[in-house]
Amino acid sequence: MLHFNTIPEDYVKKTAQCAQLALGCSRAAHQTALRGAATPAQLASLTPKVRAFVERSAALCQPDHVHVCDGSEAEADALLQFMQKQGTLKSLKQYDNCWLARTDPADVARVESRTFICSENERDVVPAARIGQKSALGNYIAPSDYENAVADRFPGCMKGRTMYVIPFSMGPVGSPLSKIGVELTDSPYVVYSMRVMTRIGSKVLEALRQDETFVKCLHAVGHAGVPGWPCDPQRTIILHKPADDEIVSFGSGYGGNSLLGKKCFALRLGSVIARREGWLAEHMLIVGITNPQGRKRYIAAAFPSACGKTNLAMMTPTLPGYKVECVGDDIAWMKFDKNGVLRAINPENGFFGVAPGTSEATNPIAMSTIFRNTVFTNVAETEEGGVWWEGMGRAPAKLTDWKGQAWTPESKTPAAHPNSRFCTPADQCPIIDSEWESAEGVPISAILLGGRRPAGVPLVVEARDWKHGVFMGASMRSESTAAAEHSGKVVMNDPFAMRPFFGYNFGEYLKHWLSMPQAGRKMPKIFHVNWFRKNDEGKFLWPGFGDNSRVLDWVLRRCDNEPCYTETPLGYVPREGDLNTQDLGPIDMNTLFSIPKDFWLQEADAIGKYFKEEVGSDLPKEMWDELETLRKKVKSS
Ligand code: GTP
Ligand code: SPV
Ligand code: MN
Repeated sequence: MLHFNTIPEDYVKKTAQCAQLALGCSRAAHQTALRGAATPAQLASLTPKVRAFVERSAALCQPDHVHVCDGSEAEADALLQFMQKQGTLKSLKQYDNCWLARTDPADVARVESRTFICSENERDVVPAARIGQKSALGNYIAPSDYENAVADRFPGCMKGRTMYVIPFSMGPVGSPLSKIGVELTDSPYVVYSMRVMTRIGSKVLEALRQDETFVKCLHAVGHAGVPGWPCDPQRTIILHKPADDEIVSFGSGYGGNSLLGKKCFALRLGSVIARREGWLAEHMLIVGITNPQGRKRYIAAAFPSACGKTNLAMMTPTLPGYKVECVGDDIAWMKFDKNGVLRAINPENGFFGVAPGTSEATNPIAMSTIFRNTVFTNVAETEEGGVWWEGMGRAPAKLTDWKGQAWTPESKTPAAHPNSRFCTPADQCPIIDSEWESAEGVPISAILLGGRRPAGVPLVVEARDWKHGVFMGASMRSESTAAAEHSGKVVMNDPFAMRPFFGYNFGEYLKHWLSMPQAGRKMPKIFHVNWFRKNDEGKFLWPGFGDNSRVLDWVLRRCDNEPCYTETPLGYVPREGDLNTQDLGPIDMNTLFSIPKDFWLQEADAIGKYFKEEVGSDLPKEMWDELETLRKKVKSS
């Protein structure tokens, strides 16, 4: 139990007086700014459980004001005005309603080392092999340490500030697959971002009146940091307590650390809820593909952070006659319906996408999505009030870099932070799928898994069956990226692209996946892809991006059971000529699909070591069997 104090009587009165909306600035100013927004009546209109959560959190954090977000345009305008005054956001004059934020340089990515899952039993969180030790598959925190971490940081942490109450829905409001959360935060940047990334405001409160279930999300930035970007990197902690539907986050204002609907709720708590309720919460994009014959199918794909989900979700196919439409770019909630079809929703409402590498050449759809109503964080700024990042095209002669310093093409440091991002409404995407808000979700025909593998791993491999596909997911590895605090490009295990996002014991997660095939269910085919294989000179062997449609074409033909494959020790791959490479120019297909025996024997050893050292007796036996099969097949190849 968290030791929240009960709210003092005079605080309730004060809150009621101040509920005429408080943006932390002088009362007169915020009253003008937010006239017509929350009222004492609105506070009173919270459901009893939400109100109790707000009151005990307010008593703990002691904000000067409490503001219940209604999600209105007036509220958004007031937040923008306030953030400009605070120096958190700057208007980007070149575009319509676009904003630039620069974080404290110490607060730029997810901090996995300070992210914890709390449960009575460590084994609920950490696989058998790592009990009492550091686990690569999620950090455990005991309930008493959790309480202490909160007690050390939260009392009085919102003094002088406003506590915003953000009722939000993950998924379309009212969909049977959607879930509700309430985030309390002292960061207006978080409020504004949550308004883009989730559905917030009065309509969610309305839905809560039908069903009072919600996830409690408490977030505070702390009092260190730089002007305009309060944070406390030294004391940052991100806590999850699945048993109480509770998330508590302190010290960081950026990304998945602070937009608590995203990784904390939709994946970490989401995976726990999904297991309990028999569905899947995954780090996957969802995309619709129409082939030249006009047949449309949807696929989901799990790639680790900064490994190509947004790009695939918005792809412009180079294969003639193909059409791609986007349902989501980061998270999929998937459930078998009563007809045995796996259906997916995107629980999000916006894209929090990696900026560097996004260009007219790589992702023209993103480029036509993001220059309206967008918050850019840690990108470089041009003299004209526009944005720039590495990979966008030629660098302008003069820029202001992500730290606010003058930058020229001769500068030795990147102009934009490698994990700089855009936060943009999904419905602005010109290829957003007509069914993207469908309450029942879209039917999934195939699941792709993949990562950044510079060596040894073929462009595409189809799993022989579901169990083999689960093994492929369990043994996924990828080069680390800037999305978290890891430095250097080391190949790390990232099973199902979920390593930083498991809410429970990974061994149990695998058992849950293995339990999916049931009578009457139509199982999607599973594939592993790798757009990132390099030649000896370190150049990518595959052009990627729009040309990935050639791989999707093969995937869909395999979903139709076309016999366009040959068997290898790793699974099924296209035979020579099966992959459509028309008009592609010279591609070293032999190297792209080669399966070096030594590499794969080492890979099998590495997978075995990982299974043994990180999972141990919680690993389902099926995974050992699959590893043995792999080893045998490679040996005899
Ligand atoms: P998160 O939002 O962190 O979960 O990442 P994401 O998986 O959505 O990654 P994203 O699509 O934003 O890609 C990140 C980087 O990978 C960008 O710099 C892209 O340009 C690059 N990238 C994406 N697809 C390809 C590809 O097919 N080939 C190559 N070479 N690079 C790619
Ligand atoms: C990721 O790192 O996978 C992201 C960005 O999608 S964040 O929301 O910061 O986790
Ligand atoms: Mn992600």
